[in-house]
Amino acid sequence: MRFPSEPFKIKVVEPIRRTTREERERLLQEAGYNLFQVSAASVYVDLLTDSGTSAMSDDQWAGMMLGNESYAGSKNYYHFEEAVRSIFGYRHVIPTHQGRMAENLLFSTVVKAGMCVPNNIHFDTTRANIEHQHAEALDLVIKEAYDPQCELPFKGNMDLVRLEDVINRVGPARIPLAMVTITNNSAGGQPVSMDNIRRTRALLNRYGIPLFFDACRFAENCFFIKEREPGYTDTPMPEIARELFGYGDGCTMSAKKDGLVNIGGFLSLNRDQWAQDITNMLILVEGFPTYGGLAGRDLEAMARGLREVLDEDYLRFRIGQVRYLGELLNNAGVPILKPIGGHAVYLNAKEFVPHIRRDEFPAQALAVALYREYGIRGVEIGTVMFGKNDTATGRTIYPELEMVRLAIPRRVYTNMQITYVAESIIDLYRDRERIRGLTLTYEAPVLRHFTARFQEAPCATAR
Ligand code: P61
Repeated sequence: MRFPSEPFKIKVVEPIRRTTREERERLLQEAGYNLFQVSAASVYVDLLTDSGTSAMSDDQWAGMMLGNESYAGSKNYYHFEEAVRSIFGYRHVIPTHQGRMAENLLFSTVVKAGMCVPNNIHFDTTRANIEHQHAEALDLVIKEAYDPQCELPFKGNMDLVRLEDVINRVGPARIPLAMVTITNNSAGGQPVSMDNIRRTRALLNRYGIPLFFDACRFAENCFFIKEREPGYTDTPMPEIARELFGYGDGCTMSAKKDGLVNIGGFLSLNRDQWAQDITNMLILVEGFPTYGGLAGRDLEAMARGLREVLDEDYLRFRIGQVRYLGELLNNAGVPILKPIGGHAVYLNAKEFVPHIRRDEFPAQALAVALYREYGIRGVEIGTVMFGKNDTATGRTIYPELEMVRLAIPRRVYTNMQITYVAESIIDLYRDRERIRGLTLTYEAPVLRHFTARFQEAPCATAR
């Protein structure tokens, strides 16, 4: 079956409300055309993120009732530790309230000013946390990742030639660790192959550089390996995960994605000294090591979610639902990034709204139009999120890709709602010339996309 139906039935529902176009127009003005500033109650289908938006299973909810809220040594921590060790295989398991705290603890402990951390592509929080240490975050993904049309099975792969060049240029002493993000969120939720990971490990071994995974969407990456990489068709998911993590020294994790929980994360690693230093910092900023900023019930839900996410029926449906949306759009000629990724479909704004100049934020303008016309919220992954002001020249440095990401929350929307999304976007594409560009009126110094404000350009500007 090309698009498997839902391997679950719905036990609890949350009503969602349709708003009028006039209402949304007003809300957009109040929000400064920033969809992060629009209240969720005024969104019909919310595809802003797949992070923390999953529906938990009955087993996870049952686990929440078994939360033991002792300050030290809660049984839920031990369940969680056992789940993480059995899947990821690293010795130390350090809970955090979400992914960026795991990043912050790791980088503030091991990255010093002037160092550099390579990755296939750093997600924005990863980059921001490295740069916060006055170190350099380098993106070394294969160049095909930046071509939205290029269809490769593992478009998230690290470019090993560039990685070796960087090591030789910078020197291994200035590279405290390298990272691989699975799947590669910033370039389309594209997977990394086992072969590429194996080779990355071998290369880093030659220079004594540790390898960490940004493991947010590890199960989706492992499913792509099973589907696409020779030799893994009959390998059970947990075995694929064990092999993959076996090539690393540790990982950071936002369990808000493939942990199937609404809050939670962790850092897991083998190095004893790093673990000790990180634990000391954890106590300072997050909490005691057996809860790390979470309640016991959250740890229990996370322990159960991490095991559930490796269920093949679930993953087949999950990847299939994202693919279903992507194929409906692609078949109607809507420009999307290819191949269709694991957690989201990415609209290629450069082609969708070619009449909007890059300094008028085409992807942001497209995301605004999608909300205004249909009440659907996606997120800009383009110049607003990744553009930089070059302080020397005063010019904007534009990222390669200009996209609107439609991230699908896990187990939340039915295929009928996904069909509504596809039909709306196809309608919008027919009417695309009416979409107007935006000008920036406020920006914060870091992670500006959360709070930036815009005005609409008076009319569509010709290129
Ligand atoms: C997302 F607009 N991702 O994709 P935390 N690594 C990776 C992520 O995808 C990720 C984190 C680390 C989000 C949420 C989000 O500016 C934004 O648990 C590959 O969110 O701290 C998060 O994990 C960080 C959206 C985060 C954003 C930051 O939607």
